[in-house]
Amino acid sequence: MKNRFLFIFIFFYTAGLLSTSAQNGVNLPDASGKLPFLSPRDQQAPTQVPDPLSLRSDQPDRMEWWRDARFGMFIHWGLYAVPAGEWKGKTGYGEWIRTSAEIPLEVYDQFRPKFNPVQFDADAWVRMARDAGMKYIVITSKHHDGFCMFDTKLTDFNIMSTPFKHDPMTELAAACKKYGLKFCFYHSIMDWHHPDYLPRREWEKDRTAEGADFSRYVAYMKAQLKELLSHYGDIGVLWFDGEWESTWNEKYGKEIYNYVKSIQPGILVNNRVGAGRLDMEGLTAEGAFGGDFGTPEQQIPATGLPGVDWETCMTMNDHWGYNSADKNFKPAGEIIRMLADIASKGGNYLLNVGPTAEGLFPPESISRLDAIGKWMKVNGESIYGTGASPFSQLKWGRCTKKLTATGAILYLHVFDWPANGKLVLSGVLNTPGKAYLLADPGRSPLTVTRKSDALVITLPPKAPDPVNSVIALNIQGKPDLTDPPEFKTGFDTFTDSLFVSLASDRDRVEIRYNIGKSEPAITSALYSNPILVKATSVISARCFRDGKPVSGTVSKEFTKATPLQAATPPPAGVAPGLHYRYFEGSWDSLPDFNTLKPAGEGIIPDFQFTPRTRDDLFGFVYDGYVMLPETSVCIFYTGSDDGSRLWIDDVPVVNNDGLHGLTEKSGSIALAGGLHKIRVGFFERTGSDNLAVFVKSQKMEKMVIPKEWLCH
Ligand code: FHN
Repeated sequence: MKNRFLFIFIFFYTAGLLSTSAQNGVNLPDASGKLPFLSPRDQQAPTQVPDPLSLRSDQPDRMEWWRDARFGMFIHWGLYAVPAGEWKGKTGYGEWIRTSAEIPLEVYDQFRPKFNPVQFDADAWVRMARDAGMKYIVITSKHHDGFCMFDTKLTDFNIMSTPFKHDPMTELAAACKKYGLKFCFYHSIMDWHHPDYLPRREWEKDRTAEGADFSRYVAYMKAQLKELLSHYGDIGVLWFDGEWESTWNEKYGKEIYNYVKSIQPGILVNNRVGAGRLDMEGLTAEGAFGGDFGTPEQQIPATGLPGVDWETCMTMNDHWGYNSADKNFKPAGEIIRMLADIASKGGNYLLNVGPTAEGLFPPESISRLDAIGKWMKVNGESIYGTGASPFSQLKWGRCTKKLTATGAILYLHVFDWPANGKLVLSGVLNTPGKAYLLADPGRSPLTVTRKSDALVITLPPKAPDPVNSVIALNIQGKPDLTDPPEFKTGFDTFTDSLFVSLASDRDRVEIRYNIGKSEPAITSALYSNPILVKATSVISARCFRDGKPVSGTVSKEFTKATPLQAATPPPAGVAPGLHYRYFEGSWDSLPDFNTLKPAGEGIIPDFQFTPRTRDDLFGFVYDGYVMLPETSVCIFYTGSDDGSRLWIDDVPVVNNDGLHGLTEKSGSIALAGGLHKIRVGFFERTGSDNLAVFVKSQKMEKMVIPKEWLCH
């Protein structure tokens, strides 16, 4: 392989396509085909990529510090801090400014001589993270703009070529070691600077891709990863990003994962090293390679994800990189509750700070870190080393848990302090041990009584913390906790009648239910088959064992809806297919297409993207009828990248708008059998593009709307 590798470079070199002189400040391989600072072994692309999962055999051990940590600091710091979000009078930019504002390379390079963070103080940064209760720091070694915030020999587009002239990563690594935090790197796969990275930005018409060699870019990436994993001590996590473009794939991902592990076997790597991330939801597609953990972004999964390691990353305001105009910072209380919510679902929270070009944390970030730290100082044990809540939902707050030698500690995060001073925890059959407020230094015991399946904790009149007061409740023996039954019916509205299904995952329980809001008793109806409702009804259900209630009660209303009447077919009758209008333009969300001139229109069989003349920056509007075989409540879905919306009979049903990767949204509407107007709007900005439209009814499983149902 090495000889082949050598041959390729000699061929390109003699063909004049390569030179040892730096192209755009990037050191390309020399005539011998050697990349500087890469050992011969590292120069070799692996002959075959071992399955990285085999490298995860020590998974539980390597992940332990990370799972215990629960809380880390994300830092987006780079050349983009110089413009601070502003360009030519617009102030909405962040770390994407070079491409969002379409700044040519040579113009963007003018920020380099202005980048001199003389107020940078690694010790102060790391102390703020530590004092906020954070256990690790993930900082951008290189973001998408390609500027390297570390002393790399592979390109001069780095911090050493600024007036700052020294390597902040060295100081941060030392400070993390000093204060006991894990030091981690964010490293972007996408690189808008390196001549070998493809694709080019679609607006960079004058920046030729001639001679670009993506495999050479991967070698450059490996050489830089070697520097990062060799010069800064033990690295906790390599947090990849920018993996979504067509040039990256799972094979590269596995190769890089293996390579990184070969240098630091104990390091963790997120799922963005691969190519299977499900967009901002951040988890890994079934069967795809997902590194060591999933990465939801700016969102928290709706429920816990048993057996899945995941970390939500989030900004404090609306930008990752520093934006001087963005004062929309989340209140500290909201952040504290999100930390509890995430931990209660078994996840980690990576909270971002975007430092200024002077090397300072924004004051708004500092004040929030300080407030979070005060809360963590009192309540940190309810976050660190905890596992997910055993309860699916708690009306008053969240729960995290720790198993103990004699049972478990349930940490009850009370957001809404009960006015009557009684905190009810349903479905707990264990004998309660001591309960106390973490805010009480004396840990004086709170009174705990039993009421049927519930434990009732008597609380002081005033919550010690207005945002989140934590009670530690010891329970004895193996936790015997039961959630209320779950409604398994996919509909909560119906047109004629509805069968309501109930289920529980607990052993040896029976479900009893009432029609109405009253709490079921042992004398209530025993659930054995789906319940038929023909009018708007509330059903309340509860789990019982050996004649006694073992869970709380769940209630849900099922509403009878009047279906929208079918349309009268046009006098000329209908013909197969939809009328489409094709538009070209650049949008962040669906425009009002009625105000725009279409670049094409006609009839097509269904929601296709043809005909069109470009892969990016286009939109479609589809109009016509959908012929529904019967009266029912229908759930419509759109799965799209980027945004889409769906209307039925001019009623908005699905809103899946916005700039996003493949995402599915749905909405329901009651419809009589027959013709109903349907309209779908779609736009694609750049990158991959998808649109699929589905329907599900009470009698029909979810399916793509058949062409045969579409007409105009
Ligand atoms: O494009 C990046 C963005 O700039 C930022 O780094 C976030 C943080 O996870 N990741 C990408 C957007 O998903």
